[in-house]
Amino acid sequence: MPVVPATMNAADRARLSSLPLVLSDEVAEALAAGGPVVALESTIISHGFPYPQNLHMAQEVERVVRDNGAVPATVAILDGKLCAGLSPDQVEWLATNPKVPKASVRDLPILVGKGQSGATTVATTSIVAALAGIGVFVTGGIGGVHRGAATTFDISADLTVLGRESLLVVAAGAKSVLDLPATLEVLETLGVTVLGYRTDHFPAFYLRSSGLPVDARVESPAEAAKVLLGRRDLGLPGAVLLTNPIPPEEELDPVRLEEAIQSALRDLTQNDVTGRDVTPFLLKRLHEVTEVGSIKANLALVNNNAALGARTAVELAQLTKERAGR
Ligand code: PSU
Ligand code: MN
Repeated sequence: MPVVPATMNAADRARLSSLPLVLSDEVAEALAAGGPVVALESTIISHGFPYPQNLHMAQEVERVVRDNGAVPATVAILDGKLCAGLSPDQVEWLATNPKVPKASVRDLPILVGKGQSGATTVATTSIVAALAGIGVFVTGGIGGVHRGAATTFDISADLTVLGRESLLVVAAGAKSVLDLPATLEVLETLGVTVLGYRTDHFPAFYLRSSGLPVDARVESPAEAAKVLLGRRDLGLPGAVLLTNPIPPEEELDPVRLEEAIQSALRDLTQNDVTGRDVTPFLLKRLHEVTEVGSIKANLALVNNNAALGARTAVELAQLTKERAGR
């Protein structure tokens, strides 16, 4: 394989190397022009929401990214290709095909080697986004340390990858089905910078605050973009996690939510669910137990993150151009 300069744009890099990266025309053009692009994950489509809300969510989130001035790049592995920027038909296929596997890091080589398809998690979306040269990635919530990890060792590969890939990830924190203090400890160990957007506290997905502190608060998308640039200037690999609390009017009732979580965790144990199935199982049970409330809240927070992510990508593109012009 020839040596490919890191400064070369992603489309040229993919052509020169054997990297099976496929960018949509729109995404390739935006990246080549240094324009704002936002990566979006696909496990949230295939395993995070029921049909048809998953399709609606996937379409809406792309629209919100566009409305806020950036180009959406939904990521998936299709026939062994790392795709960033999907057609409406490809998005619909992900939303309606229940057999699409969830693709974490260990699965990527299998899918690429065998020419198969998979829905990307936060971990694998981050890898593809970084390969493509996309600086901002929007999701709902990140994976983390599961409750009981001291014995199960169930810690999401999302955390490992956030410690490695250079990009800014926008999320409403992580669900309190996880062990949030332990999740923040692992993020610290991996050197991930955790910012709060207009908050001092790490959000807990359906709740605006977990009560746990973030590393720093930022008041604007430009401030967040500058932290990512600062991280890169320092030569530090790894991500900046920009946490964005759910809009106040969409927040769930904390007491009823904790009851739902306890019930979901009991079902998890009773059904002997382990490994890759744990997170999708818990999400599905939470949606069932809280009925429409949590799906509505989930949609609202994803769109809220998409707007912030797009505005941050616009600032990042602008700052990068200003620096290049100096
Ligand atoms: N948390 C959510 N919604 C999701 C996920 C997590 O609130 O859809 C998905 C994301 O794709 C995340 C993955 O990357 O689950 C983490 O799975 P695991 O815990 O198996 O690493
Ligand atoms: Mn796991």
